[in-house]
Parts: sequence; structure tokens; C-alpha cells
Amino acid sequence: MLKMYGFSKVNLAARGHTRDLRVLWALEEMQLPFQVVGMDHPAHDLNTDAYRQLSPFEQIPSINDDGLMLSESAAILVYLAKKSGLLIPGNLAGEAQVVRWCFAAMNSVEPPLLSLMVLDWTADGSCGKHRDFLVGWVDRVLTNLERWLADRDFIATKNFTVADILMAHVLYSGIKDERLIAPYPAVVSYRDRCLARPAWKRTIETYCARVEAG
Ligand SMILES: N[C@@H](CCC(=O)N[C@@H](CS)C(=O)NCC(=O)O)C(=O)O
Repeated sequence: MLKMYGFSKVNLAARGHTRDLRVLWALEEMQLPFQVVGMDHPAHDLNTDAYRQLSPFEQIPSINDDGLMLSESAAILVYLAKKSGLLIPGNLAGEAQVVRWCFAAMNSVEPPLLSLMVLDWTADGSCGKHRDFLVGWVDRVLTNLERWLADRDFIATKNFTVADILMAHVLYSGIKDERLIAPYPAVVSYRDRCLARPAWKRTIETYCARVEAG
């Protein structure tokens, strides 16, 4: 059975937002059987030679699917979609659009949101110019996303795909202050449309019941 390595314990600020949720959400959408291997972050479960075989950067999520070991949430989601034939089109052109938007979520949208979040965690108030630059970067990305989503329900194709799981999770976990996203109504309604899916609701509920803060 597919083993999904996710947090069993993680710090309070990260709990409810971690990237194992992307894989758990995809597995729930696809109704694939799996077993969660719970990893305790404060106890350094990720920092072992055995775990580095799955995840070279000592991070969550990773999977072991009958000996196929994979890390990187986007790679795992594309693998699961292709394995199940779900949440990805069966033709090369459609698949290319999904892969494109998986990369966009990871490489174009997540970096500015994450940079701003990390600055806000760590700044002592003396980084005004740096923060203004990051807010400008976030605005530029959200402006372009707003334009793209103006007449679309989903990001890559007419239907919900694994690219939507990544993009919606990036928007959900990367934006702590709703004022940042409020000027972009198409992005807000896109994110909320994805997060209204029953599979996401089941996923976050089960995660919150299982994962401890510490
Ligand atoms: N690019 C990776 C990033 C994974 C990542 O940042 N995981 C975080 C949790 S959300 C982690 O394991 N952090 C623990 C650490 O780095 O010690 C992916 O998308 O899977």
C-alpha cells in the first residue's frame, strides 16, 4: 500500500498549512488507498539517513509507493494523477497545461508569497524597503493571476485538476493577511471554490484531528 509521509507533530504556526495537505487532498479526491506515516518534526524524525532516501532535503511530503520513492509535492501530485488517470487530462496537450500550472504554482506564485511570509515572521520592523518590494512582487503575481482567472473556473483546464490543488493550497497557506488578496476578487473566488470541495473539507478535518502542535 502507498505510504504517505506527513507530519504527526509540527509547530503551531505551520499546523494546518503544511504541504503534506496537498498530497492528502489529492489522495482524498482520487479515493486511492494509502497509509499515513506520521513524522514528528520537533523530535527530528526527518533528519535521519533512512528518511533522506525518500526526501533529500529532509522535508514533508514524500511517498513510498511499493518501492517508488518520491518527494516534492508537485511531482507527487503529477505522479498520482498519471497513476490513477484522475485530475489530469489523458492527452499530451491537456497534460502539458496541467504540468505548466503545477510549475507556475510552485515557481511563480509560491516564492513571493513565501518570501513575504518569512520576512513578516522574522523582521524586526527595520525592513520597510524590503517589505515594500515583496508586497509589489505579490501584487504583480496576483494581478496576472486575476487576469487569467477572469473567465475561468479552474487554472489549467475546464475541469478541476491537480494543478488546482497546488495553486489553491499555495494561496491558502501563503496568504496570512486577507487584505493582500482582497483586491483580486477572481483569485479569492477561485481559491474559495477549490477549498469548498468536499474532499478538501474531509482532508483538513482528518489532518486537524491527527496532527499535534508542538
Ligand atoms: N518543495 C517542497 C517543499 C517542502 C517543504 O517545504 N516542506 C516543509 C513542510 S510544509 C518541511 O518539511 N519543513 C521542515 C523542514 O524543512 O525542516 C515541496 O513542495 O514538497
